[in-house]
This record gives sequence, C-alpha cells and structure tokens, in this order.
Amino acid sequence: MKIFVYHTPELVPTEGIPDCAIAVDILRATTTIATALAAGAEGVQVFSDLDELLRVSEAHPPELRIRVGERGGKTVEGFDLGNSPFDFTPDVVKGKRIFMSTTNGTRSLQKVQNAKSVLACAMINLGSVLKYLRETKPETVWIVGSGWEGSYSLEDTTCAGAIAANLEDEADFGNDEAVAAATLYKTWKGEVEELFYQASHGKRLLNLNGAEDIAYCAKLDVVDVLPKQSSAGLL
Ligand code: 3SL
Repeated sequence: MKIFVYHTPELVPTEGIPDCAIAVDILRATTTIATALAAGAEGVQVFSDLDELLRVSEAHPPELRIRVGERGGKTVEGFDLGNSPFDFTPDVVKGKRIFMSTTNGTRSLQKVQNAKSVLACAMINLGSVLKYLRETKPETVWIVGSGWEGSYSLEDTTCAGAIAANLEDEADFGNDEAVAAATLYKTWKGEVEELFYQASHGKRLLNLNGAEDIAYCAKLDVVDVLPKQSSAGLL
C-alpha cells in the first residue's frame, strides 16, 4: 500500500486514478456525513454546486429528503439544515436521503469521484477506515484534505496523518506530505481538540458558536460507519 496525502482538492494530480481515495473535512463535512449515516440516513449525495443540488433533489419525495447547504460556516437560506453534526439526529435523518453542499468538503469528494473506491473519513470514524484499508489492501491511496477555499488546513492534515501514522508499519509513504502529516498527528496525538481550536477554521467556527462542534469533531472513533461512494451516493 502506498499512501499519498494532498492538502487540498486543487493539489490532487490531474493524471492517474488511485485504488482508493479518502476525502477528509474534519470541520465539518466528513464528520457530519459519518454522523448522518450512523444516525440512519439512507445515503448522502454531495454537490459542489447549490443549484445542481436543488435540481437533482427535486426528483426525490420532499418528505424523504433533507437539503443541506453551508457556505462560510452558515446555513444557506432556504435549505433544511446547515453543517453542524448535532443537527443530524436519528429523529431527523433516519430513512432520509441527504443532498449536501458545503464550502470545501463536498468539493474534495467530487474531485476524487473517479477513484476505484471513494471514502469519507473523519476522526470520529477513523477506525472503520483503517479496518477497510487493512482488509482491502489497496495499492495506492490518496488522502485528500478539503482545506479552506484552496488553502491548507491543520485539522484535515491531522486526520490524514492519523490514517498514515496508524499504517506506517504496513504501508509506504508516497510523498513528503504523507510524512509531514503523520509527524503532525504523532506530535499532537491525544490533544487534537486543542490543535483544532488553533486552526483558522476552528477560530472561524468559534466565532459562530461552534465550540461544541469542534470538540465533537476531535473525538476518536465514536461511530462505526464507513461512508463509501456508490452510484446512489455515500452509503
Ligand atoms: O467547508 C466545508 O465543507 C464545511 O465543512 C465548512 S463548515 O465547517 O461547515 O463551516
């Protein structure tokens, strides 16, 4: 297994298709996706474009769909929910299909759509992703951070590093970013919540009363779900 880390969707190579691509948006899209599926959502379809989301979701029965729209950390007007994982409780999402567009996270998922398998990873479902990688042993793995509008983000690299560091005895690192990410995680392991408060998006969320969200997003392995892309979205 050879692991490559790319800090943002923009840095993903334009050539080559990995056996497995893992999108990471700790604050908060991939955390929210894992939470929604653990709460019984039927599936999650991601969109980079809000209009496209509205058009596609129109064909789905209104009582069985939830439209999620986030821009700049806030809920988009007219959408059912924003991106706080705490809103995705079983009573709200069970049996419903989620149509989701966020500032960065859904873009990274769309960017790697052609990979042979596509996963969404967060700290909260790290163990499920590691288990999948150990069982399936993909030859090449691209871990793609979502960043913030094209720039690096500390929290996504921490999670990429958590994947890489946990597999370092079983895998090779394909680029310097993978080595750096693993080092970052090993340095902050056990204190990732503190690190997330220092991240620029952590600070942005704190200004939006998101402290509880950050604390939850920093938790390790609290849900046992593997969001994996299929023709019907992430299931
Ligand atoms: O950028 C994203 O995709 C979001 O996760 C950002 S936020 O945490 O909802 O503000």
